[in-house]
Amino acid sequence: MEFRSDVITCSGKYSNNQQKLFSYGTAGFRTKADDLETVLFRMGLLAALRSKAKKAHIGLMITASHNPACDNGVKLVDPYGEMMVESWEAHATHVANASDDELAGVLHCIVTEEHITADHTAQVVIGRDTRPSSNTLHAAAVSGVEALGGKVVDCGVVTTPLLHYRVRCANDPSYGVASNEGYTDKLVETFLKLQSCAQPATSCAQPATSCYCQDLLFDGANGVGGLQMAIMAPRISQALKLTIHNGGEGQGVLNYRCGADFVKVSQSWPSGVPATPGSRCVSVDGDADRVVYSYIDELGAYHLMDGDKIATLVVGFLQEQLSEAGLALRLGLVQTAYANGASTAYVNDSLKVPVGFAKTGVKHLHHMALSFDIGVYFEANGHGTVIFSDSASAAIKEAASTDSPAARRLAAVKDLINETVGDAISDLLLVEVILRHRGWGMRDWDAQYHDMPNKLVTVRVADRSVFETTDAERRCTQPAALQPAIDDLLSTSFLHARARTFVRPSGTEDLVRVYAEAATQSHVEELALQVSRLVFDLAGGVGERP
Ligand code: G16
Repeated sequence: MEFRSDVITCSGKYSNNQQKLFSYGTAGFRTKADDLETVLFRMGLLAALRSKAKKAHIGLMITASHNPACDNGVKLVDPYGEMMVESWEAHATHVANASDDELAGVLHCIVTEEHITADHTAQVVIGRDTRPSSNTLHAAAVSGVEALGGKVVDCGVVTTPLLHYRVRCANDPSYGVASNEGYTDKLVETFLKLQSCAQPATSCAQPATSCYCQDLLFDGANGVGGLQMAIMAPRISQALKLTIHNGGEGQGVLNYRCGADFVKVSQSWPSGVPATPGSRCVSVDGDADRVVYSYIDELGAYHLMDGDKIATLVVGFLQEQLSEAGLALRLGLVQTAYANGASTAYVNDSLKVPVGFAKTGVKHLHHMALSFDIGVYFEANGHGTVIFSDSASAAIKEAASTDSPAARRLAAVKDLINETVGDAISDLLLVEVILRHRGWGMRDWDAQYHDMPNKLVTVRVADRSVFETTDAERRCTQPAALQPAIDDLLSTSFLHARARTFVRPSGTEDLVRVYAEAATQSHVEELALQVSRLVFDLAGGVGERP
């Protein structure tokens, strides 16, 4: 395959004159937006090659999700809406880091290695979030696709999961209508159908805590999730009364003291949302692929309902519906090291559902979830979904054609779920369906199990690439001195504290994350501090020592 001269011409415009090395991390390339124009041009090229290789539509999403507003990023999406296969991540890193002179050669190598021929016109589905930098980066990505003679399907400003949905539908029309309206219609219609068959929502004195209540505060992180919800909320208001805050209309700073990441990490109510006892709130992140709930009880105490709480709610519901429908399908849950130990114990011991552990990043969880007939995967930070195998889908469809209400409910729930990737909006609608089906208030949901106290902190180091981990990131193998020091700490100062801790480098931010869990909050605080100091001292900490 010969490259068009446009590649050479455009690569001058998007010249790689940086010293910086880029690497395709947990969710693609993510860094300061100002450094990314050349990377976006090159990811446009790579997406076009991937499309030619697969002879299918490929997705390209411009977002840095939960990161601060000054960052941006890009991730590529494979034909069925899943994250791009890992074997192409190395290609992405080579293309992003090639000098201008090397670029054509690197592209030629990919074409040869992947047996790409010129006979398919590349089709790349592009979406972007609300960041100011996303427009310029969008133009660069479009130039990259067009430089290889590819066509762009422009979705505009959309949530990340909507982009994944669009890619899936473009390649598999049976999944839904390949338009932004198609996505909205599918979720709205399925949600209304499910809620119209459910128990009527009752009203009571402390609605959000004691019984199911249709009122829900929505925290949009000042991002694109608020824009999408503004389209959907009026259409579902007969079943769910959403009040949108931090709605992304330009009045607040993206992800700043609000949104799913802030709420999960700080374990506190988002700013910009009225904090009234008895109220409940759902927070999504900057590109609406993560979701967590919070509520304030009658005494004014704050409670977080994170991804683990959502996962356990969903697993319990699916298990019950499968049993009622008489369907013997293998249901399983996939979590990461961040999962609260109490949630894992609840699913294993009380629900008797198997739990697997994967590395952070939905691509890893998704892959492991494929081993079940119905795989639920959720990160504690609220990123997750449910995937159904072909045989499970067929069994549910067949059962739903009988008069089994549970099977029909399962079939509708499957339609409500965005199986391509974690989707905050689809997930929150699913949570509402389950809570209403059970007639549960937030306290009922919360009472399923009690979280172990936990804390997530970050440490800045000179070079986070020196960190290596194993055992689904639960143990750190490099720097070599670190894990023995952590083990020593656990076996001395925290021997009777049911303590657990681990260290891993972030794949989306330039820092190292430390997770600590223990029997009491004071143990957790102390453990997080001690481990942070070990990281700082043994792994080249920079800035102020914790
Ligand atoms: C991304 C990934 C998530 C991951 C999160 C944090 O989320 O999609 O799977 O948990 O980053 O990753 P890390 O700890 O490596 O920085 P998002 O919502 O930012 O796209």
